[in-house]
Amino acid sequence: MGNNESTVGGQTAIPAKETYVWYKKFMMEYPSGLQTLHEFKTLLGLQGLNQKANQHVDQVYNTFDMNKDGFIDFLEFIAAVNLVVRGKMEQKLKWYFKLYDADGNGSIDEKELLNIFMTVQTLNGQQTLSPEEFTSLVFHKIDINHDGELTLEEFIDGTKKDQDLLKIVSKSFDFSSVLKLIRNGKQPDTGGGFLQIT
Ligand SMILES: [Ca+2]
Ligand SMILES: [Ca+2]
Ligand SMILES: [Ca+2]
Repeated sequence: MGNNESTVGGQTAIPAKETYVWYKKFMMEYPSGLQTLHEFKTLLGLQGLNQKANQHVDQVYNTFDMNKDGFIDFLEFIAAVNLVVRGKMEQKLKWYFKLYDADGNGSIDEKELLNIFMTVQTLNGQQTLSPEEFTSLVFHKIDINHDGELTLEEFIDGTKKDQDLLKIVSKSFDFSSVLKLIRNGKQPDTGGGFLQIT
């Protein structure tokens, strides 16, 4: 374990040497130092999506664009990579919470969750439960005080306790495939290598 790791946004950061490798990659790909939404979609091979899926990807982009200037700069990029590579489950769940809370009011309501599950179905194909069924199941399970809103606490506690739910949540934006795409350039690696950082 490294002993001189710095901290970015409360997470353990990637060591400087690795950061430099990412920096070179990033600057080679985006000489202006900024990645646009269009480039983000190109990187992930996500063109020609339907409207729902597109909105979902836009929102993913927005959660990474922390200063909300419409671009992802290197610091934001490395924070995203950091979350993918080193983020603990709880940090990832916090990120998912931010992603699901579409109106940013600090809680997830049924409509927001339903939207996410509908998108997941679009992206990943038919699931055993319909998005509606799944949404009510989730609220039944983890909306502890039954007020129709999931707080950050309810969301994190509930998801951590339920492996099935955790799986679905992780599927709604698959970090591992994102990382592979970033690492390998534009050809998705279908092989096994998972989170291998040199
Ligand atoms: Ca930005
Ligand atoms: Ca909300
Ligand atoms: Ca609640």
